[in-house]
Amino acid sequence: MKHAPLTVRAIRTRAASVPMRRPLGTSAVRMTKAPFVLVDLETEEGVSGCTYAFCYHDIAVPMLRSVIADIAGELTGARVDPAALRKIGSERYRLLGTQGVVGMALSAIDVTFWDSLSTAAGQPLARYLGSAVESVPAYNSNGLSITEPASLADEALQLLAPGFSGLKIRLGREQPDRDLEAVRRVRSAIPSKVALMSDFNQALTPTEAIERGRSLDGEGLEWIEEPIAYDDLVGCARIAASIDTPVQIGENFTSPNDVATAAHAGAMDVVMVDLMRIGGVSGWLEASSVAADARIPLSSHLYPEVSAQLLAASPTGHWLEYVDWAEAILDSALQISAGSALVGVTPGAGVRWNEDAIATVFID
Ligand code: SMN
Ligand code: MG
Repeated sequence: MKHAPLTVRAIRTRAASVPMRRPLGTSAVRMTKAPFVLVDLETEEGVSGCTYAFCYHDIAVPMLRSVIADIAGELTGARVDPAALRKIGSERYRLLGTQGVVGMALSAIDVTFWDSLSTAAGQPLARYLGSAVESVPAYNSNGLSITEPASLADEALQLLAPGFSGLKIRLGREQPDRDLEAVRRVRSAIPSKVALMSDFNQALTPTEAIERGRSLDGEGLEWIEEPIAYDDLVGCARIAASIDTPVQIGENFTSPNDVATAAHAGAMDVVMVDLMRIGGVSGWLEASSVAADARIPLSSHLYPEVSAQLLAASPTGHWLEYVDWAEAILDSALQISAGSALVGVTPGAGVRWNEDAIATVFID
């Protein structure tokens, strides 16, 4: 792909902590605020690029900023070239490794690069990548936490109201019956055509997952996500072979190679990737061609604004995970209509700041 000639002038970061409208209670952690690093690329030519990275833990915010500052020094004056960035990153951190926070830093910079390049070309990212797809099916992942099952039916209806065609419920209560009750309360409250995803966040052992998965078969779940440790591919393959409900993994994959290895192991029926773990736009594109070769439907994890653009450009694009965590600091929200997210039509990768709003959640 021939990119516009842009030159890195500076890459800056800011920290922001954005209250979540609905706290998120998973089997692993309960969150009430989203710790973000906001990343801005400035070029000599005047075109800019930006993205945000969700840090899970406050401690990861200074870590991520420090890795981005380290590599930004090396990139100043360089061409905005995602392929060159990957080479520089993998050489610079060869001994340290490019997983975890280092991988997030490289992913975030990669997204700012693609944002500036598509902006310079005057095209939304999906179109820049050759896609004409206008909308992608979207599920609302903002709630249905691990909480009292009786409260979930009302919440499910509220979450569907903006026009989503799916929802995700968090599972992994100690008592399997309570999970079953939660699923039944939601499933019976929502129309049968609405997809209901479920997510265990790695809470189970393979044996538990087979038992609990079988008891959930027939409850109308679209998928069971991360039932066990994400990297136990042998265990995931056993589960996928033992239950009827599709097994979904991938949000913790840190390279497109992980998608290939998991596909080869038969570890999942459907796969999802996380923009900031898989290697940004460049990593996503590779992962998406691996998923397409394996004929596995590919969904997104978080980052709905950019992921909508990328799902539109993915041959086996499946579901967009919608969370509203960054919405408060963006100048426009992703539009949801008739069950799908509309792929943004303004130039760039999909994120533009609302600076006034950032001022209210800015930390450093
Ligand atoms: C999730 C994402 C982000 C924070 C906590 C939990 C979850 C998901 O695994 O897939 O939405
Ligand atoms: Mg998940």
